Amino acid sequence: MSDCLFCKLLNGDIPSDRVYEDEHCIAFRDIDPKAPTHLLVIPRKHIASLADVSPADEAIMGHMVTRIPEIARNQGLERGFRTVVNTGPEGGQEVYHIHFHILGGRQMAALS
Ligand code: D5M
Repeated sequence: MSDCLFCKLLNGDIPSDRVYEDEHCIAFRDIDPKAPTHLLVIPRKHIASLADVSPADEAIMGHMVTRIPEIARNQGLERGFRTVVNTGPEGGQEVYHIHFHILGGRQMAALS
């Protein structure tokens, strides 16, 4: 998608601080970190949001989820981390290319 921020980032049109990449996904540092470590994991395939995931995306979604522990461990988050997927306007989603936030390096509050 030519007008998608994260597609541009994937293409290298926008710089990113990448910490992981493979044939299906990349992980990079969030530009506006909400924790000492704040990463985003995105698929190379453009999927707008979790609400747009279809059965055809089962493999790619499974792939990303199963890479998250390794990505987090490599960033020193052995004590734990929070994983968030914001979905749609009321979910607080700002960038419409699906992404997992990985937040760590401080104690997270319980969800209220
Ligand atoms: O989260 C979108 C996230 O994307 C938000 O935490 C900022 C981050 N962001 C936006 N632009 C960039 C670039 N260029 N590099 C790194 N991170 C970026 P959402 O869940 O959609 O609200």
